[in-house]
Amino acid sequence: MVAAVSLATPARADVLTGTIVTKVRAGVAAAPAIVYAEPLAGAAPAAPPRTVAITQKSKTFAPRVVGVPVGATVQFPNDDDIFHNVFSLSTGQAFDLGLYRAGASKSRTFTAPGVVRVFCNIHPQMTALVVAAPTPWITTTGANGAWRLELPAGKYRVTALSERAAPVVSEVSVAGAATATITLDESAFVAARHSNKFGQPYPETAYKPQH
Ligand SMILES: [Cu+2]
Repeated sequence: MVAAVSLATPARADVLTGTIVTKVRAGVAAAPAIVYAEPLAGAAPAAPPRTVAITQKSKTFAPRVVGVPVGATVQFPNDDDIFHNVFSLSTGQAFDLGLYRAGASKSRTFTAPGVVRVFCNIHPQMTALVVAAPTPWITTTGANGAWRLELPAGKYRVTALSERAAPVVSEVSVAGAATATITLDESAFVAARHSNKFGQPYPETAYKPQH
């Protein structure tokens, strides 16, 4: 019998790296994806308080896609010289930060897990996605769909999703360095206009380029 572990083995970091492969329509770049891991046995430990920012700049949200542990706060600073009105109507996650000026910032704390689509009530082209998950191990994909999570060894349920692709769940065992490839399918995604904060269509003028 051969000993599998040597006492001389240095402490190792357990890390799960992976790739999101996205099925897209011809000529379309894949949307950034969010990946999070939940332990199969028991609940994930509470995440330390975390604050991240989604900036409003040039009538876009940057970053456009953010994954946070439940309990995290997202700040929404307005770095434009015009007013914006950040809101969401997502089920169980609705909020309205109201209209606020250049240089001001408001925030939202996400106290429940969910997929939150964030918009501006003035500029319909402004869209962002916040995913709050009940785990500290959550990240977004980088170039070419690559992602990385540092977590304790164990078995995990790994969930991946994007603005345009339904969630895909897979189970992964992590001991040392593990890898996972997850395939998302956004080929059925159809871009559609969304409602303003009142659940009504935006005025047609909101879609004019100079607005
Ligand atoms: Cu706006």
